[in-house]
Amino acid sequence: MVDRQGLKKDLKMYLITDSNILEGRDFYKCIEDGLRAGTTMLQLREKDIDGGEFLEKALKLRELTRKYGVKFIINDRIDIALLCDADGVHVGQSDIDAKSARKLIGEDKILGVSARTLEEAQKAKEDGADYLGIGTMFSTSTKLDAKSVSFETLEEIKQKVDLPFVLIGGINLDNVGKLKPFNPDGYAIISAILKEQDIYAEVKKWLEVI
Ligand code: TZP
Ligand code: MG
Repeated sequence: MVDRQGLKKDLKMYLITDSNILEGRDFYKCIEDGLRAGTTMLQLREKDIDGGEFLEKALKLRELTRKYGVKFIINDRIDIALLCDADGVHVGQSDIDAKSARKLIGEDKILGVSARTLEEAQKAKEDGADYLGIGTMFSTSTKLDAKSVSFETLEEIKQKVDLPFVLIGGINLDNVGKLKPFNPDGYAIISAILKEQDIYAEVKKWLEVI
């Protein structure tokens, strides 16, 4: 079983990769800068690479996350999560469903599920999710097909679904204050951190603010 209290702490500063945003900067150096600064959870999410390269990246990040004692999650690719012995997987609503994902990964790995509605969140819980990624909260150019979640829906999910959750989508240091009243377990961030030249300094800033 996944340790719920430990998981809540790990979700706090949840960095998600997207090498497109790094614009040619060294992938591993950038991610290691983020880990060194105190990122609490890392998700490898790469939409435009083949399985071979995905696995290579996963194995290297598995080593790096172990070095810094950071939990490591793979987006979507359950096969790769198992091959690299990641701590868990994250699935979206159009990926392999949560119940099937749980069947494959077993009880000891973390299962994260994206949810935009109360129904999706309730189903995720029934199907064995350990945490929810709720969003997108603000408009974002990182995931163009993402639909926004209203604050009303967010509050309803929080009240009715007893699962740790992170907020995601278009969150930056200027708007994160609007989300604080919902007291999420953490924030899942791509561009607001990875677009910065000094990723180490940026993660440090986030840790002070959140
Ligand atoms: N799921 C919903 S929005 C999103 C994902 C993966 C992208 C978040 O990226 P950013 O750059 O932090 O808005
Ligand atoms: Mg997905």
